[in-house]
Amino acid sequence: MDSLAAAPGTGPATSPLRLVRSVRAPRRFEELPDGRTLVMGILNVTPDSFSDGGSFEETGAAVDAGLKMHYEGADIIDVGGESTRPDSVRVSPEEEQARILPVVRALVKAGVLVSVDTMNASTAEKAIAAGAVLINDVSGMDVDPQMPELIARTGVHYVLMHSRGAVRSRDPKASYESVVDEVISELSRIREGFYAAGVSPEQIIIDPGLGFSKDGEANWELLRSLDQLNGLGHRVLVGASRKRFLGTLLATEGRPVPPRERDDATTAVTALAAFSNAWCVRVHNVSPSAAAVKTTAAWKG
Ligand code: PMM
Repeated sequence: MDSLAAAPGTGPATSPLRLVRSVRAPRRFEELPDGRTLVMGILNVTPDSFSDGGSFEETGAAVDAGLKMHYEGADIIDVGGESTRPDSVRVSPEEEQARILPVVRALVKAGVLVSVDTMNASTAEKAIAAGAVLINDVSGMDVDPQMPELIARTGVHYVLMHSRGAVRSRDPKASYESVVDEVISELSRIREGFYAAGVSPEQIIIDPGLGFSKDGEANWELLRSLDQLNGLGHRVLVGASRKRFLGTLLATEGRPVPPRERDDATTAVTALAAFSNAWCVRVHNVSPSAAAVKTTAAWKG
């Protein structure tokens, strides 16, 4: 870490522009450490996270938040402009792009490795042009038909997450006879479409999609089976951060604890996922997970 003095909130130099100028030179994906699990920081640029859309203040606040996670040890920052919460409504690709592209550009300029969480190939294409090196797509079986060709043509890394579609519904497709076998076979099936378009296996990162058309028991079963997911031959990403099943685990008086009270359990999942050879964890609170992946790497020697 260089230039900590300019980290957000630590001194007078907290304007986004000054921060962008003061941080290190760009790094490449290939320079990421390979001796430990990586940490991806979640940057949701949605109206509920930073005021109300597209303004300079909103962009500045989002860039500051991304840089803060970068300084706390995030290896990659995952920028998303569309919420996948069950009660959220879809935004147009134009609206999504207006939210995220200025943030992507500023973070890339600051030398941050940027991933973009999108289900739209048109947004992915613009984000890649703005410097994003990874597309994180939660659409699972509902994948945008243009996405495989785009990933093949641009050669970026691609997170293929399992979901049975309709990512916002709490729906009932969460019924499995054998969740691990079904997730693996459905991921393999979606992967075929990417191979057919010319995507190479090395570009693909798989993700079991915790909480996406899955209940708590299914999530735990998938976490217990990271070895099998690793057996698919790709890097594996785990996204458990602050999810409902952790709130339920820690419930008090029968009520799930709220998202911000799920960070300790998230850190425990990070350590265990790292121990089970996950390639990366996607988290809201970066600092404890950055410590957990380093601790696990030291433990494993
Ligand atoms: N979860 C959410 C959003 N994007 N991407 C990946 N690859 N894996 C996930 O588990 C995942 C994701 C929803 O959680 P959030 O609203 O807290 O970001």
